Amino acid sequence: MALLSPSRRLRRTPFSDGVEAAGVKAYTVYNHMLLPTVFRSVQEDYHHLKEAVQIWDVACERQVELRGPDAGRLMQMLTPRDLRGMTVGQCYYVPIVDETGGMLNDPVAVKLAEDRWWISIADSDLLYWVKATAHGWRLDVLVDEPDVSPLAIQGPKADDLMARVFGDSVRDVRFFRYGIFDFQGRDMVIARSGYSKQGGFEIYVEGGDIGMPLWHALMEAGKDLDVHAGCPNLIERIEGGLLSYGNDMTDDHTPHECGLGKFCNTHTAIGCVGRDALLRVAKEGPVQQIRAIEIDGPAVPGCDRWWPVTANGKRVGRVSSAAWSPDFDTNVAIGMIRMTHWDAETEVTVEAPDGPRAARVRETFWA
Ligand code: THG
Repeated sequence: MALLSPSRRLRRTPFSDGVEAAGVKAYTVYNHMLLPTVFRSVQEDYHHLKEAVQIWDVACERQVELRGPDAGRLMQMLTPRDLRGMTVGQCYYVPIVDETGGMLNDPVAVKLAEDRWWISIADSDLLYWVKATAHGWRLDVLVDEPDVSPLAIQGPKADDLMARVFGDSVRDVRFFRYGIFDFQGRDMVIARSGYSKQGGFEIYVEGGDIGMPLWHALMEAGKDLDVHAGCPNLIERIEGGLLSYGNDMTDDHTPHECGLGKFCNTHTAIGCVGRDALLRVAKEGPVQQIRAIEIDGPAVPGCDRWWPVTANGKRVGRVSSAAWSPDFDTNVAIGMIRMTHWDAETEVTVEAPDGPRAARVRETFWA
C-alpha cells in the first residue's frame, strides 16, 4: 500500500516525535489520529511485548468528557451496563449502543467524580452521538474532547518501570482502577488497564506539552529493562480475544453478538437509549456470535476485508482479524459465526485471499 499523505486532518499526537525517533515503520488512522502499528516487525514487537516492557502512543484513544450534574445520567443513557455500583476510582469496559441496540463503540469509561467522566473511545465518532443525546434530552452537562492522551505501558516489566517514575505505590493500583500520581508537578490519572493481556498501565496524559517529557523519563528509566516503543500488537490482541471496533464488529451488531453480553445488565440499566431494543433481541438470543478461529496452513496474508467462512459450500460467517501466531504455531483469527457452526471444534472453511483453508472454531486461544 502507498504512504499516507500528512495533513492537519490526520492528527499527530503529543508523542509522535518520540514514536518517529524510535523508528516507527507503519501507522494506521484511528479517530482521525496517527496510531503506530509496527516498530521492528509485528512478530519482533510481539515477542518483545511478552518478555519486556513497551511504551505505546495510544493518544488516538480520545476522551469524550462529560461534565456537569447530568453526567452520570447521560453515561447510563449510553450503555446497557449498569453503572449504579461504579465508584470514583473505577474504570469499566462498556458497550455503547444506539436506539436499535447496535454497537456504536466499545470504550473504557473512567469515573473521575460523580459529575465528571471520561469515555476512552475506540475508532468511531462517538462525540457527535453523545452531544446530540445530551442536547436532545436537554441535559445539564458539557460534552467535549479534552486535551487528554493515553500512553500505555504494557508488558511483564511494566510494574518495575512505572515504580521507577511514579514510586512504588503505583504497584498497588488494581485492575481497572486508577490512582492519581504526580509527574513534574502535574496530576496524572494512571489506571491498570490496556489493550493487551500482558499486564500494565495506562497514563491519561492531560496537556500535550507534558507528553514528550514523560516519554523521555520513561525511556530513560527503563534502559536496563529493555524498554522499547511499541503499539497494540495484532497477533497478541487476537490471541487474547480483544475486539477491534470497525474490524470485528460494527453498528450492525448487538453487544450479545459481540460476546459482550457479560458487560450488559439490560434489565437494570434504566435509561439506556437502546434498552427496549436490546431486551427484545436478548430474549431471543443472538443467532451469530464472535468466535476465536484457528486457520490451518502457512501464515495468512493481512486481513483487510472480511473473509467468508463456509461449511459444505454455504456461508456460515466471516473472519475479520487474522494473523500467524508464533507461540500457538497456527493462524489465530476472530470472526462472526452463525449459531449452527459456533460450537467449539466445529470444522469450517475460511475463504482466504490465497485460497480456501481448513479452519475450526475454538473456545479461546489461551485455554
Ligand atoms: N484502553 C483505553 N481506551 C481504549 C482502549 C483501551 N479505547 C479504544 C479501545 N481500547 C476500546 N476497546 C477495548 C477492548 C478491550 C478492552 C478495553 C478496551 C479490555 N478488555 C479486557 C478483556 O476483554 O479481557 C478487560 C475487560 C474487563 O474485564 O472489564 O481491556 O485498551 N483507555
